Amino acid sequence: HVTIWRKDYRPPDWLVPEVSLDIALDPASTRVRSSLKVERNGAHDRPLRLAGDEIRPLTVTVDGAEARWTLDGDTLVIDLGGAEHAVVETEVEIVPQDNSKLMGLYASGGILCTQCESEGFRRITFHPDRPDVLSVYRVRMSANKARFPILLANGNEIAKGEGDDGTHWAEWHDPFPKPSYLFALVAGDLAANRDSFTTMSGRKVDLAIWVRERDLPRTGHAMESLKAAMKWDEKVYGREYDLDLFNIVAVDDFNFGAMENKGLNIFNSRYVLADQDSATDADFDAIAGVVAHEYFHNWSGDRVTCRDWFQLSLKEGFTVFRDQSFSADMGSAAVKRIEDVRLLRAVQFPEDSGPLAHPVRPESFIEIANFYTATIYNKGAEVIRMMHTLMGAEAFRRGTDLYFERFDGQAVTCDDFVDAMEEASGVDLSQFRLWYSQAGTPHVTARLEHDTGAARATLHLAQAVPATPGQADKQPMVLPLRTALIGTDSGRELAAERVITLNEPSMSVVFENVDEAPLLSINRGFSTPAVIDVARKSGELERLAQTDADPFARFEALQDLMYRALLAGARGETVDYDPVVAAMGATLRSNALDTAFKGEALIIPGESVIGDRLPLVDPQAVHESRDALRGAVGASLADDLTAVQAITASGGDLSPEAKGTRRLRAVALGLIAAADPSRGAALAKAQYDSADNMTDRQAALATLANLKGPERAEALDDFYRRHRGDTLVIDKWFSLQAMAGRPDTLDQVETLRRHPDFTMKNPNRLRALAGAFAANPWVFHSGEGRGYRMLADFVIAADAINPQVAARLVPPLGRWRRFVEPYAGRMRAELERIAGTPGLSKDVFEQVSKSLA
Ligand code: BAL
Ligand code: ZN
Repeated sequence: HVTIWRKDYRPPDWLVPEVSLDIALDPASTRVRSSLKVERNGAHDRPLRLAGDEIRPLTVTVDGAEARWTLDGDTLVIDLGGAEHAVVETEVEIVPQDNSKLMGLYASGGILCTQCESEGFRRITFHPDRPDVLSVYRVRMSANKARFPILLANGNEIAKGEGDDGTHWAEWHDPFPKPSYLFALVAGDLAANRDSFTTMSGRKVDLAIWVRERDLPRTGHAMESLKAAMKWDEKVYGREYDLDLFNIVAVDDFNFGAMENKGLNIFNSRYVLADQDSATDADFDAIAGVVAHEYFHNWSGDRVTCRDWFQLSLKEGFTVFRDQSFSADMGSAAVKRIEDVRLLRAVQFPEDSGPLAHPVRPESFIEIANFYTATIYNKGAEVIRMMHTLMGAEAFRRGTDLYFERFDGQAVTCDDFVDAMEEASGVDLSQFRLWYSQAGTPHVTARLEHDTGAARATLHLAQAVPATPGQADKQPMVLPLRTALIGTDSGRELAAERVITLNEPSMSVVFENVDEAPLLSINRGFSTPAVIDVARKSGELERLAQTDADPFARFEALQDLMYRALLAGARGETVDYDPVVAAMGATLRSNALDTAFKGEALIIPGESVIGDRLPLVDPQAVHESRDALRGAVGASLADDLTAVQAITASGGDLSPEAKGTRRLRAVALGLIAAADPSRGAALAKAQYDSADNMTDRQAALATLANLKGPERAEALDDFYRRHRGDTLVIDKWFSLQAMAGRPDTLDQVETLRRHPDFTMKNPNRLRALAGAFAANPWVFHSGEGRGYRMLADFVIAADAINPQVAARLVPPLGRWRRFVEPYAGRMRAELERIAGTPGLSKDVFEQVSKSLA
């Protein structure tokens, strides 16, 4: 398998200003005739090389005459002699119904659809298939009219008609030059939820969300989210939609969450379909976020795209930052920030400290599909957020305006983006660029000294960036730390919040007129994606948890109190639960804090993130420590928890307050059950039976799924019967059982794997079972290596069907170095077993070989 290097980038030898496709669609045999107008790019004598993947040319012509061509592996090499330009036509046959990789053109539940990012277009036709080759597309599709009454592609429909033998055809034209990864088509028996949006310049855009007829009632939230996103992007970024039509199509089988194809977004149905009875609050929020994300890509991705795949974060990091800001503006900003940081710590931090660590702009890859990672997306978004923090909102907007104006219609780099931000803001970002090239989560130590006599406080800061694969030595980074000082006794602000930029290995900052013992409130809002280790006196965290005016910092103080107890327990020390219980109780009873915040702040960290803070992990010890804390909190705060568990919010109410009420109920129910399982079971069963929404019902079922007793089976059976055939909800049924903290969960996963509703062909279903139990640490690490063996079996079996999705299951095993023996050796053995499997895809090969290196 070949490694591709960023340093080897070379502009394309041939450009393709126009692509014309004629596609006779049929699930069993689709003919693709392609006509490419190609132009030599610069002075060279190299032939035209067109990428292919699992396709063979039936015919190849150049300017209408038979061409001289060869195949170099899957690449079609055509000798164009001395011609400066030519029309190159090819014809291939593909079989969408056999395409289980879900890349290129494939069938999903009777719908034909495409997924081309990153390199799927070459599975449809021969083409350079690289993001810096931009073309205007004209697409003619024909298909059986009864089976595929709706035919969609990018841009606008310009003609349609009837063909022979019950076929019909449509021709689409997209006036915006685009890279091949943004090509899309859909054919199917679909119904539309139609609406419209009038842009800021007064243009009417037709909107449609295409689904199976029976799913139409579940499309309202996605449509409202789309219109809100269109309006928000005009207001916040000055970006207006550019076509007269915007289509979204939902399909059940999809590798990603969704895809931003120009004018024709294709979505995993889980990010479109929702109603009160089938979707949780988290699902509703995810739909709004993903709909917005894909829509925002129209500018940050489509109009301005990536020069090469090493620049992926150019569009993904920026677009995640945009969708995070949108969601913050639409709901509770504090809760949104906490959720985003929780995700970053749960997924990106471990990635950044493990064998798959890579910079936000990677230097090399074997398979680009492996780089749709939390580092590219979520750390990439944090990098953009830091620029926003360093330059302020206005300068940031000047920078993005300049970026969009300067690079519209081009394929550019992360450096181009930073150049524009730097130029528009006047802020020097030369050292800041290390965020793109250095992997690893920076570690900051902070110590505050107070000289009472001089009324002066001195903050001592130091940073270190740990070594990561291929990067032994690191340079100091630019770390913007939003910081304030608070009076320990009075709770007043002793030093107003300011951004302290730590850009040296160490530095000290002096605060004058600090006439009271100060508390350090640092990295407010998580302004830097780093691990911050603060030397604290006893009692400081308790005070911060009650007084910090920054909701994120307050959340952090509460979390740090929990971690203190959790880590002591995991190390086998005697634990004093009183400070945590007192702080959680005060939070629960506070009249000053809103319900949405309380619901987030009272979540006890999961076993995996607790392990991340230990030098080496003993999963059993972590599990017992967490259980003990949950039990102690549940017992000590039983009355307060019972009180909030009894408060309900109407299922149709999606306000932050109502969502917070439901979140708090769920957290309370879990803690009550941890202390008193039989009381927990009774309350959970009652909550399950009376629920008027999926959030409450799922939370009750999750609690029951952990417990013994007849209520468990009763509720799980009821849930299955109630939602049978409802794919997205049955995914929940699978994952709730796989997430259960029970000694027999591995047995249940084995049983569920043989369930008639289980299939590895559907990525959501595979993740709902295999992804879920591997994210359930105590279970995954149980059974003397049985959990590892089961995951490896899933990886090997899935790899033969869909390598991209299989490769994403590897990281839990790849963390083997973080565990004590005998866990580590057993995990490694399963990685070796995967590595030794004949015919491994390059996707899985890359993940496994890097994990073993
Ligand atoms: N571009 C792949 C899916 C997404 O990030 O929107
Ligand atoms: Zn994206």
